[in-house]
Amino acid sequence: MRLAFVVTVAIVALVGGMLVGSCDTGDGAVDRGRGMPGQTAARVEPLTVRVVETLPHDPTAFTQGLEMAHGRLYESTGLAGRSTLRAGRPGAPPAQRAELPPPLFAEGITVVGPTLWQLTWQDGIAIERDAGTLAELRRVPYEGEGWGVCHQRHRGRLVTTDGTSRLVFRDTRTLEKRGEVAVTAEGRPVGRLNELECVGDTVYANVWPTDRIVRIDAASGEVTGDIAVPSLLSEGERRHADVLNGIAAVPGTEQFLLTGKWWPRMFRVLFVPRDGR
Ligand SMILES: [Ca+2]
Repeated sequence: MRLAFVVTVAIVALVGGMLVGSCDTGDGAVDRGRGMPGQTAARVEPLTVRVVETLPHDPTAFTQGLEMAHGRLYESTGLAGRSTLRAGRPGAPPAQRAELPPPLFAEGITVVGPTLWQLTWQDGIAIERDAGTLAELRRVPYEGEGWGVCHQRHRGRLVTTDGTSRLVFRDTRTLEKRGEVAVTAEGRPVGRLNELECVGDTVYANVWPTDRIVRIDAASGEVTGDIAVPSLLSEGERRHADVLNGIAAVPGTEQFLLTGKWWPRMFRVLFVPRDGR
């Protein structure tokens, strides 16, 4: 009995350590999120969404990236052999579409002036495209996994995720790493950061595979808002859909477009306090 108890405690401790460790697979050069002694973690504002409009969305689109620019909605879809880049009016069938040949598995996208970056998951490349025609311009090496990406114009850099709790900053032309920050909520690492959206110095990230979006101060890595997205799909729709995975700020407004992998609908929403005030 005593041996069984000791073994049980050891297993619980090991699994607990693995779970905590899995939140951050950084290389040790980053702040691990516990903060300096005496440092106070930022308060996290509890938020939810208010739906302003419901739009149709292609239920065959395995959404990996969503962004509005040049008056159009750009969407990247994944899976090997089914990956695409689309562009068009929100809620309408895409006016333009580019296919990625297998085995490429597309991930996040972001527009940088007249061009656009499309990441791949584990293919070791990122694709630069003409944002007008969607034509491929070049491929650059990309170390590690590609998940989400957004463009901080005023900082002249890209922000990327790789499934850990890090935001990695990159050069907008070469995609070389320029720095990184560990993302924490009240001092604890927030892992599995996925699709991104840059709004000024704020970065919104959805946490795979949940219906949770975190609002991050990109300078400090601190989460300042925790957006619990309620079930936006009906029970029947959810049976055929995968997770939420698309965030696009609507320029000139405080609204966002949200959708997900194989979601039949897209939602124009506002992020509002969870207590209704
Ligand atoms: Ca986005």
